[in-house]
Amino acid sequence: MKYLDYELRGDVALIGLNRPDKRNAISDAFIEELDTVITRANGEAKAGVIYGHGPHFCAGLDLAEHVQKTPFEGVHGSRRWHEVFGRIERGKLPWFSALHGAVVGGGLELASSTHVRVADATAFFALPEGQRGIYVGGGASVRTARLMGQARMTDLMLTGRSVDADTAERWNIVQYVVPEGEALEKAVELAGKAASNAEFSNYAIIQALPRIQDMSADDGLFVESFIASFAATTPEAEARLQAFLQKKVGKVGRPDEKK
Ligand code: 1HE
Repeated sequence: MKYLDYELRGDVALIGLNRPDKRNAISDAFIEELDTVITRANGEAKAGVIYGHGPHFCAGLDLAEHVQKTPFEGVHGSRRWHEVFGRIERGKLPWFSALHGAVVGGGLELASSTHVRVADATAFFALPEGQRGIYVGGGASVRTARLMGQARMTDLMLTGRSVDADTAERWNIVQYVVPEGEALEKAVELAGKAASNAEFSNYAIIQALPRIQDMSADDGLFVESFIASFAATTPEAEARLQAFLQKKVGKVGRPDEKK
């Protein structure tokens, strides 16, 4: 692979964005490599982490490539991003992203398609599409807007401003902020925890929970009952419940100290 690297560490797949000379800018070929490694991770991992090599997580769309496209090629390109990022968000595995430096444009859209985002203190977030004369095309209108809310996203896009990691946490863009250089380690640790959950529970969390948000409250509660009953009647649930009752597994811990 030219733009990414891949490693299986225990049950956790690590995808490294590895085009640091272009700040991990996402070209068409980059998207296809991402699709390939997601397939590989689905086949052998129980959770995954996406991180960036070099000084930044990701500078977004490869602007050099984009300027050469026709309008219709642009639509197909955007739809392909939706497909591939959709394989992260609504796929088989829980995904964690480890963010540092620039997390901008399509880089923020990629991070938004993961389920848990960990930023280090150097991370900054922006949607500079308005300044470039374009519009988000990798799912931000849906995913990123849902994380931070429409008003904040509108502000970011109209003003072109960046927000820091602490603001991103306050805005619900990221769930963790850690010291400089520690995001990958933290994301791998969290992914390891998710990988140890029952597979069906993880699948329900990443598949049912977002869909239920799109349903009416009544429909959501109805669907929840079926998912809950399906989960609780799996052999794995029985074994895990017994293990707790027989005091073979740990209790719920107190909250971690925030790093
Ligand atoms: C790029 C890209 C890119 C850098 N496409 N080549 N994204 C943006 O508008 C962000 C544009 N990038 C930047 O603002 C800065 O590069 C960064 C803040 C991310 C990093 O700054 P820095 O000082 O570390 O790096 P640099 O010197 O600006 O860039 C290093 C090289 O990467 C340089 O190329 P070189 O040949 O002169 O060495 C840059 O041109 C190149 N580079 N970013 C192509 N994005 C599906 S729709 C999504 C829409 C979007 O994502 S819009 C947001 C696009």
